[in-house]
Amino acid sequence: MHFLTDRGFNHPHASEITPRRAYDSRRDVLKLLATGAAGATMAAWAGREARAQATRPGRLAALPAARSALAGGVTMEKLTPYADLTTYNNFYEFGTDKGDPAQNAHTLKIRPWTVAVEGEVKKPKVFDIDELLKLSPMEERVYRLRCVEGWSMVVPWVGYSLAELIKRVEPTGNAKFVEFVTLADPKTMPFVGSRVLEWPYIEGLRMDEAMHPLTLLAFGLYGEVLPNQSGAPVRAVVPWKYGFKSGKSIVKIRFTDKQPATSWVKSASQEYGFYSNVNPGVDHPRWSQATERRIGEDGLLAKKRATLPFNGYEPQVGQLYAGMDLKKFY
Ligand SMILES: Nc1nc2c(c(=O)[nH]1)N[C@H]1C(S)=C(S)[C@@H](COP(=O)(O)O)O[C@H]1N2
Ligand SMILES: [Mo]
Repeated sequence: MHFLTDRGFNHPHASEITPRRAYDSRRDVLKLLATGAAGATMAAWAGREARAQATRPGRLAALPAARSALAGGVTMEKLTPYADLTTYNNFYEFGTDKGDPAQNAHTLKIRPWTVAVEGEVKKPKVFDIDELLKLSPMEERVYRLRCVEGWSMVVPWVGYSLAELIKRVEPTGNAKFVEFVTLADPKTMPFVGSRVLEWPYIEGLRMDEAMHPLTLLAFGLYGEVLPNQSGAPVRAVVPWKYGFKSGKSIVKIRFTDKQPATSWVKSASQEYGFYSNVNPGVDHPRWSQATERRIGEDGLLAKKRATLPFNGYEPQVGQLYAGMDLKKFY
């Protein structure tokens, strides 16, 4: 299915997303027919469309946002089609196959939902999700997301800088790190209890990383609220780090004086470090990190793309790591 090129989106406005998508799908099908594409390709197309339909029966609630004006906030690269980025997911609570989250995450209950913000802050508070949605104006940020497995995508997220929330709870002088705790509900998440990882899924950032304006608290994508498989109702997105740093379905944000024990470091510290900045110069012990495949776009035969230091966000974030040995702090 990834041989297909969906020349869908060039940064549509929220209001035109669905019509544009339908239009472009039809146009691509016509193009395929005109070039006499093989039946197998058509079947793959139909399969992909059916999956996208099945997991997205109607249009999700609109989440309008203004285009971000932040440096690095909007990459001009071609967007990954909605159908691809919502059917190729890592969300181990719902299974370890890429298609499992789209299949299984309909059980996730996203209301009522609260996010407890606590620890080293002067104003700890349990936020209702609907209050969080109104905390700060929504922005559309178009970020590259690079998974440690060697694939990447380009997503028009909707959210606001995590810093907006952090400022309101007033961290104390002891707050050196932020820990994200995500939902672990065995009733709605079939793989919580499996041994792949320790649950809940925990991620963390150093305070300056968390305060960096590019670090996004995301509530939506493509102008709509997040589909469950993408981490509804709220997730982090840290574009210069490997995808696993971007925890999905967050229920707690804790400020600490110690570096959090994160799930991937606990499961395999020789393979995954706390920092996990995208770095083509530091290979994973079992594979190279020098190149990547763009989901929905680069087929198996295409030449792979070069992975950029800090996923291309070095001008914005490189300074955070001045003087650090990035081979040691991987
Ligand atoms: N709670 C939770 N968050 C998670 C994961 C997970 O398994 N559970 N997987 C991570 C990984 S490895 C990646 S690459 C991204 C994928 O986000 P996406 O499915 O929206 O592309 O989510 C991250 N956040
Ligand atoms: Mo990942």
